[in-house]
Amino acid sequence: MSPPPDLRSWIELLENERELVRVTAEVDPDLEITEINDRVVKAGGPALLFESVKGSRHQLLINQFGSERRMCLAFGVERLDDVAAKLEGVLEMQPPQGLVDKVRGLQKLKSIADSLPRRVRSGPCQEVVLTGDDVDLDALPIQRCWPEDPAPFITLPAVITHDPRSGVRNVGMYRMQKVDKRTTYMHWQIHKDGRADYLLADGKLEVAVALGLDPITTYSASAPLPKHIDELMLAGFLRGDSVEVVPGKTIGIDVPANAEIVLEGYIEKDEVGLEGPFGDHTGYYTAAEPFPVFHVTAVTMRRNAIYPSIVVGKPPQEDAWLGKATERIFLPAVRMTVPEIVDFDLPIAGAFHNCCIVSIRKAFPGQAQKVMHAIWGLGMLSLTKAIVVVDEHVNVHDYNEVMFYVGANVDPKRDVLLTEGPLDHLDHAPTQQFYGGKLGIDATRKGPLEGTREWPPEIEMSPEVKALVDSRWSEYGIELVGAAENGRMRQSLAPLRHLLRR
Ligand SMILES: Cc1cc2nc3c(=O)[nH]c(=O)nc-3n(C[C@H](O)[C@H](O)[C@H](O)COP(=O)(O)O)c2cc1C
Ligand SMILES: [Mn+2]
Repeated sequence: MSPPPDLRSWIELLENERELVRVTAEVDPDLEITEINDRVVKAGGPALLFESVKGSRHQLLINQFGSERRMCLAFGVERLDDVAAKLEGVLEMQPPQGLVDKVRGLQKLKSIADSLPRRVRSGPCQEVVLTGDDVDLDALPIQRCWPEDPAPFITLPAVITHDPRSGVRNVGMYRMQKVDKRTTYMHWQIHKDGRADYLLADGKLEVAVALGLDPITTYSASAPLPKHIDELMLAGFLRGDSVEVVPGKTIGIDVPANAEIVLEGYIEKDEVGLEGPFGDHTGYYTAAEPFPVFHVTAVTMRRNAIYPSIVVGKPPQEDAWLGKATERIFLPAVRMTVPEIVDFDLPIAGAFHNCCIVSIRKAFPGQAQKVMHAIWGLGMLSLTKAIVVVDEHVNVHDYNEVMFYVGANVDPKRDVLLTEGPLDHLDHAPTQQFYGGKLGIDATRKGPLEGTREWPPEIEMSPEVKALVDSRWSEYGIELVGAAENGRMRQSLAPLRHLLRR
């Protein structure tokens, strides 16, 4: 199944898959939608298309990403790991051996070349063009999410800028607090590429904001790519079809042709305003801070444009699945730099930057510590506050299993590493913003090479006896809930248990 090319076909797919409910009752974008959506997200419920939002003619889509199944539908895969496999194929390209290999290599290279955005002359995103006094953000059903938020916030934008030096495009997802009809703030946190473009700007920086894209392009805006890689290229690669762009009407930036809504505008280097507080994905309100002011010079739209939204807050929320997609999709890239890594898990309850569980193929003393330092030096993972390292056979997604090894294998005096470094912009716990403590827990097995006593063997039943009990199970007459014929837990139930635990 190929991924949906725009938001409307995505909505159609969700509807066909019984993953979307249309709400016709009038709802208030001021807090009410948050509470409705919160109940639906927590119950693992469907995407919601609010057809009648108080004060606006536009429909509002929310919870499009709120489950693993919908995330997979968005990418057209069975499991999120299948997306990673595609990326891995390209990352691990070796010099080809023989003709078949060469052809395969060329196909892979072609898939990269085909990923580049393609400029087209016109696109549905400019069916309606509003400039000057016609620009009116009040017409959009922008949500005020939580009671102490001072204003409505645009929460699911793809914000496009270009590096003033290199010209390379950047697309990121940064919330935008509405100030008035033609102005918002731009929440560019200090570690982000968008902010780097802004800091490099001399005076004025043009900005385009795309709202309501096909799900892969929306996801790509949230992906932590290195600065010199254009997120629209990742989107094209993951879609298997390049993203079409059209020139902006009032700015020199190309915008995604399939967008429901585009805000065009600019930011003046020295103009900031007090943004926030905002009920954030940390589960707390982040304090008001100065952020750049975004002036909107044009709003372009499809006819009957659909406005996309998301609410973050105490986990789990819809953004959990955007984060999980990143965890899966970026595993091959992480392994490229730290090859002993087998798998990693960023628990949803850890808001992604608070905790990372990683399993490694350990071959030498101190390797767990090596991996901790590598993670603390790797892209956005560098902001991770706590890292737990386990051996390769441990399932990092099974938190009980991880807890078992943390309890069983750790001598806190020997295996806990306390250090310090950069922390997430939004983390309120450190004494000083942006900088503070880091915790590493080495729960791998140790050995004499690491100065310990002989490590005892782990208990495992022998394969012969397991096979014997498998074959004789029916004779025993024992019925277990959720178990297969042989008394073992069914494999297919594992993901379900996993979900329930979240
Ligand atoms: C729903 C959602 C909201 C986000 N809001 C912000 C935000 O307000 N500010 C920010 O700097 N990052 C925010 N992020 C994270 C960035 O989108 C993410 O770090 C992305 O990689 C940034 O792109 P960049 O590295 O190209 O700047 C948000 C992510 C999601 C999924
Ligand atoms: Mn980027």
